[in-house]
Amino acid sequence: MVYWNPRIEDMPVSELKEMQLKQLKMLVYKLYTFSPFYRQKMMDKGVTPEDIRTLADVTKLPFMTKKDLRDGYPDKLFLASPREVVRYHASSGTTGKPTIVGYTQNDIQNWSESVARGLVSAGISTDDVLQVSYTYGLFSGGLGLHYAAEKVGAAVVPASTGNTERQIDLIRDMGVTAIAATPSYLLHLGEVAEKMGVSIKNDTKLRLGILGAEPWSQRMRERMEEWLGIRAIDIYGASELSGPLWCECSEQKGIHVWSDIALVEVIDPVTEEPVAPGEKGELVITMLQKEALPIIRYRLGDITTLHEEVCSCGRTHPRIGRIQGRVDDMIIIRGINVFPSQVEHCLMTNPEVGNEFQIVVDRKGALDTILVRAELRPEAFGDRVFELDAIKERVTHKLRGSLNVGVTVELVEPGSLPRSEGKAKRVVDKRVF
Ligand code: DLL
Repeated sequence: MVYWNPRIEDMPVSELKEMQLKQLKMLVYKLYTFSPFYRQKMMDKGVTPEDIRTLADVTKLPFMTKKDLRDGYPDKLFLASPREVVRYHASSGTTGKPTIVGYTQNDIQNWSESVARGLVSAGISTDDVLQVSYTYGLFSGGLGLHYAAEKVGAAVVPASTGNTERQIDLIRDMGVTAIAATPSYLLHLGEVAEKMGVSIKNDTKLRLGILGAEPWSQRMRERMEEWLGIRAIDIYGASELSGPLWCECSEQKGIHVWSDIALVEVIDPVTEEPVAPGEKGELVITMLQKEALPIIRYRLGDITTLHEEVCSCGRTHPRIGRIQGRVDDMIIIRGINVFPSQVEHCLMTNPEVGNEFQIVVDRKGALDTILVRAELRPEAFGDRVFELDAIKERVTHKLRGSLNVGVTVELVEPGSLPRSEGKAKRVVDKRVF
């Protein structure tokens, strides 16, 4: 097994926890002493640095949400002085102002260290050519992967997003072996390649995808692996935490969250209590080393599971399962929670259905309606009308069974739904609240 940082990656769990506790105590002391924002939050909750005696005491600390960062726009929560800040990124603000994240030199180092460990665990080495097809710029994906891949010594093709035909030429001509992109962009790239007469599987050396920044399902992974001839690795992160940070190892059994970098909790979003290991809940992260923008108990709104057993790759750090949706992306249809990932998973079990879909939520009178538009595969599209009706009926039946809610299905022509270069927008909610 190849490790990037063997001293840390297979450290005994007890030693890791000891190290975490020291880091947590130092962090809380530092923030209580120097950060007016955190000091106030801790005082509101009646907690002082002396209250942190064990790792479980992290639950005594106050939560932090995106709202805190928005209210602190642009840099009220920064602890480093402007002279110490060496870079800024901003999160894709869907509502109102974006949130700005600052980095010191150490922050950049720790960030690329974290991703470098992940890339090596996924099988990237100096022999690889990695095309970074995440956007470069204020979005953290492009530069996050770029710095880490260079650290590992892979050759980077900084393609960013857009100009898909040129991206395909680059993959073929530069002998690209791995690509980092959103899963939806890789799907788009695969389709464009086919139109150009290029088979990613047969005509290129691509063998690994480092895919994340948006939800995707296990079924989608299986399809991409089969269709494109790659191993598809899940990578997770958020700009507030730094950017892309953690990914699966080649065992593909969950995303390794490095204990020296973060303390991970999974809580019940309603009771705010920790859920049992392996149970679904909301991800909460404390960043143990971040300097410019410290993060304590940040509620990401992402739904996942926590697994603390040592991975079969030998790494001792905890893992989180595939992100199963967002607390706030959850669509509530007549009181029933529906996650886009659930719809995707169900659609992908139908061989006639293509890879693109859209969920349109509307309201007729007092009743919420949900329409799922799914593209057919080109082979299925040519079928006779009665065959299409039968497919539609089957898909509708499966979706209703899986979501427990009435769904209308519309099967649409291949290539007719909007494609994305960044994060896919699968849900169109037309309801007025
Ligand atoms: O998306 C950072 C990133 C870049 C991650 C490249 C992975 C690869 P934000 O734009 O701040 O940062 O969005 C963060 O995206 O809270 C999740 O809801 C979602 N997300 C990120 N990775 C995954 C994933 C980047 N692997 C938000 N699966 C997070 C599902 C993901 N959702």
